[in-house]
Amino acid sequence: MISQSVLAVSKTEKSSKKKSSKSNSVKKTAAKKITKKTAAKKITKKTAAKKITKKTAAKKITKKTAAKKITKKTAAKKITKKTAAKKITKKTAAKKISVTPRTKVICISHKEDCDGISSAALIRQAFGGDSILVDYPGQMDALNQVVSDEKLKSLFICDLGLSKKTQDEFIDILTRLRKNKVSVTYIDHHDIDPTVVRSLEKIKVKVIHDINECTTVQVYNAYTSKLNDHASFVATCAAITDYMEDRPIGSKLLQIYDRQFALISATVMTYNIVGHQREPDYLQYLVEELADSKFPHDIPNTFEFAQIQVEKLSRMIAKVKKGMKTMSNLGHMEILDAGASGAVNFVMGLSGKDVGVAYKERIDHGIYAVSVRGSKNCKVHLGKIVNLLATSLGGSGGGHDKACGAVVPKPKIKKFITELNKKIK
Ligand SMILES: [Mn+2]
Repeated sequence: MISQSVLAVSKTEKSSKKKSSKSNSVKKTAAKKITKKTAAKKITKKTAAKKITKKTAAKKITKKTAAKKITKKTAAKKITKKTAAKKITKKTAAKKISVTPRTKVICISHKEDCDGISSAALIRQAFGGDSILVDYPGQMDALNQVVSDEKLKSLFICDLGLSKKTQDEFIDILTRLRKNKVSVTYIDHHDIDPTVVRSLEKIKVKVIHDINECTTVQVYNAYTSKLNDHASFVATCAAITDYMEDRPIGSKLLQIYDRQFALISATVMTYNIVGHQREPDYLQYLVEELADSKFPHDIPNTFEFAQIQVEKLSRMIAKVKKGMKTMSNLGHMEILDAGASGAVNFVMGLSGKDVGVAYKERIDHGIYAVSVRGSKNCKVHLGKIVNLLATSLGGSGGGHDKACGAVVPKPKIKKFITELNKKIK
């Protein structure tokens, strides 16, 4: 699924509330399977451990005298070395105060879709380290968190587009990181202000940016030599879910695999990601499994979970048919009990218009989370229009030409829709 600005919010709500007893039972069996596996491993390990102790016991008997001699010798040596050792520890202690050794690798990536999760997985396979998975609004919090990490050595930021609202702060934080000699790589495909790229290159941030390939494909392309063969499949699935499997590199990758096999894998992966937005541990687990070259069908219960998601979506079709409204250039609908981004494709498709808008109120925040989609016939760049329009109404937003999102203050939602309708003629 193409990333939608700022819509974490709505997706997330959808996923957690509706998790029925069905999904709970599915999870339980998954947990059981895992414990069984580990139990089996433990048994084999125990016997291995026993064997080792037996062997060493046998050796000890024969070697006892030899061992004693050695310990005497080393005891004598130790005395002379002790003072030397102390001096060394004092030196390093003094150093620690001024310079902490930087060893950590962190990847901040987009948590809402297959492209973000897969980018984090390939960075993990190539460079190790940990992932911080965020939505668009959470991106700045994550950056502010890592900027004070004295152990951070290199930072990757993946699949997280910038908007007019965030780009200045983004440059500020990255400038601080570069002053601390942290290596920073920004990999993305969202539309970006060219001045931002120039500013990032000035402070020697490595920018890998191509609006024509999804982020994971770009990660794959940049670090192929550090990745295994399976990484091309992870990148293929990401390209499919971002509607970018027809691009130069994306299409070559898809050719490696059977199309139907890749499609079902990408789709199941997407449903599992979208349906687990409120379970950060599960999303981390997916990153680890993909980094570990697992196919989606090898991850327990992913297909069963996808079945639950498609059932929810089929109910959504019925609701959109009932509740959707149309204007001259777009179809729109307020969504009450699910995420806006899960409904927006149906709103566009069933309205017969080239643009669909779905919006969901976030009651605690006094805003609407808005999701916008364009059909193939839509000739305007929706991401750019929505960015300007939402900003002018005191909100924020942006994204791709045919898929984007916004946050709009509650009293301005009607104006947002009527203005958008005017601007997309
Ligand atoms: Mn993406």
